[in-house]
Amino acid sequence: MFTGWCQMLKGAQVTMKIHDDGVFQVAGGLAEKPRRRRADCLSADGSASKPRSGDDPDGGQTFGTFMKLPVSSFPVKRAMLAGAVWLLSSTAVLSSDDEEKKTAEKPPVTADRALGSDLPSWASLAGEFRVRYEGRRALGYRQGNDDGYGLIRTRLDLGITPASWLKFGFQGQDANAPGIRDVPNIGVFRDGFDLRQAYAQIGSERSPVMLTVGRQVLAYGDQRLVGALNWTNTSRAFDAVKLQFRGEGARVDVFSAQVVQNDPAVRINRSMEGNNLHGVYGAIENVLPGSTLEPYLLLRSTRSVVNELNQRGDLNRYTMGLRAWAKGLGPWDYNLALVRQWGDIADAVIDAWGYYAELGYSIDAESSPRLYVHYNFGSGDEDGSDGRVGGFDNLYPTAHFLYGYNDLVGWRNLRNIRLGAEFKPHPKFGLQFDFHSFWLATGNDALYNVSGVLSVAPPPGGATDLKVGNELDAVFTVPVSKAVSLSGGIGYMIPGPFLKANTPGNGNTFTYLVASYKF
Ligand SMILES: [Ca+2]
Repeated sequence: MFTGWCQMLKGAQVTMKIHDDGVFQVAGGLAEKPRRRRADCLSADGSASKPRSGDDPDGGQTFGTFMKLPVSSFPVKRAMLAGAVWLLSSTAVLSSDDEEKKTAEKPPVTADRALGSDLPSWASLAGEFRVRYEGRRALGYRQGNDDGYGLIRTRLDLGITPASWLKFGFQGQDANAPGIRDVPNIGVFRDGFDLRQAYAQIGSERSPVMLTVGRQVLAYGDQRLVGALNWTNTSRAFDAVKLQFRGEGARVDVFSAQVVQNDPAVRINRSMEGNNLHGVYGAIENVLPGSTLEPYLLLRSTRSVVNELNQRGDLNRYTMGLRAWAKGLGPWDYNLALVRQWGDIADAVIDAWGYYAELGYSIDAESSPRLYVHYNFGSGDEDGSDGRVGGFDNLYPTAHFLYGYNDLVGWRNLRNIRLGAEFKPHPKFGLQFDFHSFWLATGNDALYNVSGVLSVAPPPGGATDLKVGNELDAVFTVPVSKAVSLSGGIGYMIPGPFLKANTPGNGNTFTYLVASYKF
């Protein structure tokens, strides 16, 4: 058995054990009202660049008993864990069999000692265990083509802060997908214990300049174009250099990044050389009353891509956008953006654009109901052989929550109306209902899924009826405690004329149930 413990801030302690039979136990206790210092960029929910206001993750809460995780189904590499614990603890924590005895002799720090001067205030540890079941019926709109699988993910976040202006952040992640078929994009679902983040940060969240170098999460705006994709089991990280400037009511980030390829066959995931995303992303408050304006310019460049003229060459796609949003304008909230794309792929010219507009209205009533309407547009390619690339590319988004929970539709060659309502019948029970209607922007281009991958090609000569279908979604959330949350939902795509004409035409159902535990 391998045992480690670590002391978190202000009286919290965590004990970890890996038994020989593979059972992984985590136990935590808090001496008194704690304030966990979880770094923004280590935030397990992926909302890296926008810490929620008033978020005090564990205020006054005790998480007490052991939690058992069946490690046998997702092989946590004990050496990695040992390394994490070692870094956490200023005293000895052990990883080898020889050292195991010493660990056993050394009791976990007591509550009294934890309040003492020996507490390692320069370190923080957090983590998340998430398990989800997903069921899919009529994949490819074909009756009987069903699938059901689990998604299990464990994260350990480690922060080291040697000085107020210097921080090192690490995040280990193990993602498994028991029961899933061997699909081409398996790296979305499964990846053994790997390093999701490892970065150094010079400067603090309050300083006018902050530099972050290394493997990290990038999340900008509402994550329509750059996000952490936390919904998927393996999610997304970048190898990046990011420079942030802050002033009164304004912020600018300048970054250069390569997306990390989640690959279960690779011990430590790599980012692809020459596959770059560079960007300047600004945020200015109160130019419009109560609103934030976000102008940005992004450049995606990839080497050696084949274009629609069958030429091989470099891709350079510029994306310029302007987003405006506000919450709490009386009962109203809004969020809209206009996005233009240009550039080239060898001799073909990129000429694409997109926009979205969201409007919400909150009703001052017992169950806090909010009604909203969204409209999304992403251009398609009118002619697949004219050397003008018209399809909009939504780059690296967190798109799952936007274009239907079934993930069958993405922000490309799309017109989409969404009508929704959310409310809380009980403080610990939230409900959300959505209706989506989807059309192609042009019948000469395909339907693309949430990942931007071609899903249903148009017929020769183009589709005459652009209506793809309608989707109904229902989702519930139960925030059991600050640490534990449950949610689930069901989505049903009702095929419209385009799907009926170009697929087997059966309705597609997606169901899921997820529980997460943050520690
Ligand atoms: Ca074209």
